[in-house]
Amino acid sequence: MMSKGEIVLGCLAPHPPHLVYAENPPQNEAYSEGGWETLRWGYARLARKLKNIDYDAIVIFTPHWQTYIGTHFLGLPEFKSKSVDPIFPNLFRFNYDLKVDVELAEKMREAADKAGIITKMMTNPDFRVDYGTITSCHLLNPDWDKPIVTISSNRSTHYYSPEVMIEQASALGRACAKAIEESGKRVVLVSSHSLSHRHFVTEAPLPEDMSLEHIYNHSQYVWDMKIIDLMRQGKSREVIDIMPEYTEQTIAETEGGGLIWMMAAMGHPDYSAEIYGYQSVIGTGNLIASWDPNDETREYVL
Ligand code: 2X7
Ligand code: FE2
Repeated sequence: MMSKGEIVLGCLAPHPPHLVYAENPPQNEAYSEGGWETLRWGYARLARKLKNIDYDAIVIFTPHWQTYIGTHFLGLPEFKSKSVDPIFPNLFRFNYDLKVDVELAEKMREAADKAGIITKMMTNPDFRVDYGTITSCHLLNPDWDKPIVTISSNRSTHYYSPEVMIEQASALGRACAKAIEESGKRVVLVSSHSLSHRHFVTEAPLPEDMSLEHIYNHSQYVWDMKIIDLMRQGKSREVIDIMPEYTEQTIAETEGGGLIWMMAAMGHPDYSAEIYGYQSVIGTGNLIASWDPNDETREYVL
């Protein structure tokens, strides 16, 4: 009999396109002089940990693929195009060619459907994959040598309420976990988003001028530190409990449901999150963290 599949790591992976811009990978057309090293070096450290983990696929939830009717899954084996950030086309014009684990995507869709969630496979070959998926995946695995599955963010916070979103994203997380178990695969989950999300509305003449980068205001910083402290203490249920108020006060990107989905899929971990870095990007708060279910490999990073 096939052995049970499992979630081998969960990552909170913010996706400001600035981070890819700052790296100057050959896939991106823009050129930079660097910037945001605290986040980029944190990502590099987490990418090294991932290289030492045996896994089959990355499943990523992104708030920049917004669907109003149900939850959608990438459903073709390959997507190839240029992703241009709609707000920062000066920073991000990325030529991607990515592989999808369609079998796993279909299994997750079926399990979600059985749980009463409206679902759809994305099978349009011209569909352009969002920059959230590309930025988080590139920084976690610059070699792009693992297939991915992107899950869209259903807009239930706006259509209904934060409470309904929490219910739905949690049900989706539980369904994905079940599908992963049945698949026999070893999977890395990624919740792609920033924390606090108030941002400056004008850009510095040189975007990577770090003398101008700072958190939007002190209140955002205090809220972000509160969330990070709870994560360090392994209090993932408390993080979810304060999420509606946190999201409202900081217009956080947690609004899309990624973290809630991931925490539910991982059974609401009661162990410490690994912290890899926190830094502002155009005023927003960004944390890189991971949850390692394996007691033997879990680390105290920062
Ligand atoms: O999507 C983003 C983000 N989440 C944070 C900062 C800047 C740009 O884009
Ligand atoms: Fe974003």
